[in-house]
Amino acid sequence: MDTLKNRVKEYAQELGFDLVGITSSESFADHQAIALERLREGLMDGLPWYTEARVRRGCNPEEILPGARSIIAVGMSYHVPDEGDEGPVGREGRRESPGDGKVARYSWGDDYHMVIKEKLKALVEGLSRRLGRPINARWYVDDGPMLDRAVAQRAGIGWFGKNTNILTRSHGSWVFLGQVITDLEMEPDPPLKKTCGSCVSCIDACPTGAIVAPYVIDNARCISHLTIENRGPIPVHLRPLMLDWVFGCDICQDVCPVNRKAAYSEETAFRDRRFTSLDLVNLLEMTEEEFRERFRNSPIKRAKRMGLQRNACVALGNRGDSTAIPALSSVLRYGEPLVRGHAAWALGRLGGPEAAGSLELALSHEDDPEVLVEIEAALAELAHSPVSKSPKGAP
Ligand code: B12
Ligand code: SF4
Ligand code: SF4
Repeated sequence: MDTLKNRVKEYAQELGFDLVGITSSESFADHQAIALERLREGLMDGLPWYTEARVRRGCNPEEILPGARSIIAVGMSYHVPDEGDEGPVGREGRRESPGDGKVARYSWGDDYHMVIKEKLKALVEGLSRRLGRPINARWYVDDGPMLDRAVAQRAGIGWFGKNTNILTRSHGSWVFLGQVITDLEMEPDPPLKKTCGSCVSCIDACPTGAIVAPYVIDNARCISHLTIENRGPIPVHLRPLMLDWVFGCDICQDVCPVNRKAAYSEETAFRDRRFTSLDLVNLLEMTEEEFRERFRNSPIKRAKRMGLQRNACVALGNRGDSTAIPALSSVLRYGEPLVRGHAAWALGRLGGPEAAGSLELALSHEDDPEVLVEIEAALAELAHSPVSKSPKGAP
């Protein structure tokens, strides 16, 4: 019986971690080979900071912390009741208003980086106090070079799903993953022996075909990447497939049978929800100051105001709601070039004389070559559309 390991686990649970496992500090050679291959095949394209050097460092914990002996892997649920699960959720319900776009669950509450990072720091400091000696440690949650999922899998927290997320017995895949590399000597936990079996629900459900094979995501096709990490235009052919997701995407997790009975999070920072969905027109009208104030403690700030407005245009174009035409026409005139281009696309999708009028007017005063291409494409779409008098998708 490894009493040190038990004490570490008990303390981590006291601090609010739902899942704790221990693995060795040996290298993750097999995952390193896979990640490097993904990079070379272009499947991580669009993430300039995701480099070979980062992968090599992250897969060799003893390079990050000389003298490392073990890794404490943690998981923390962000699963909170959805509309209907526990009665109506009022203003913050994911689909409450027809003018709202969807927000991925992981960003409904406070920024997990801050919440979990603080707990990991408390874990290391508390353990040092309890053991009566300073612990040498490095800790990460999503913000370091380590492959968080590979660590969690080897520490027995969960298993890889075909959508590449780590699935856990108790909390499904709705868990954030983090780890502490330490100089503490502890017996590793065995990995779980579970698999997806013959299920392929997530692969079938992904609207952009981003799960190109079991356990393989093409980053450049994933709505999560397109709406959060991507700083440029969204490829035109993918826009209609993105539905009304305005920040992240949960489809491959929503359909996963393992998530049906996932326990809820006890963490108030995640339970006190704020952003289960966002009013799309409101996003278009938001100033930089309003953006900063509203999303200060939220993971949503990562998309930046311009990114969110770009995403809102795509979602409005896909929703087919012609009441958004005045707001789209306004950003087509006064927005940033990236947003103007996507507003033009959305107006082309919505159609009708008002949208066509805004596009014609914009054509006469626009001087950004990329926006001009978008406006011309939108006008061409309208000219060829047999239903140019009624918005697309409208009943
Ligand atoms: C880059 C990144 C992204 C990118 C790229 C995704 C990707 N391909 O990894 C984008 C922006 C698309 C993204 C999206 C999301 N992300 Co993200 N992301 C990361 C990040 C920073 C790095 C991931 C990485 O290194 N990928 C490299 C590739 C090679 O790894 P992989 O896809 O997991 O592939 C492994 C498996 O395929 C496995 N494998 C390969 N072949 C086989 C075969 C078999 C049989 C088996 C069993 C396994 C297996 O080995 C590979 C290497 O380990 C991590 C944080 C971190 N530092 O680890 C968070 C992280 C993975 N993301 C996370 C989350 C929550 C998300 C989203 C759910 C957010 C959302 N709702 O919008 C989506 C999910 C999309 C999806 N289906 O994966 C969580 C995942 C938590 C969990 N339970 O798994 C992480 C761990 C952050 C955290 N610390 O909590 N993400
Ligand atoms: S997050 Fe959405 S787009 Fe990305 S793989 Fe899952 S279902 Fe596909
Ligand atoms: S939906 Fe099915 S295949 Fe996909 S991760 Fe869940 S169990 Fe695995």
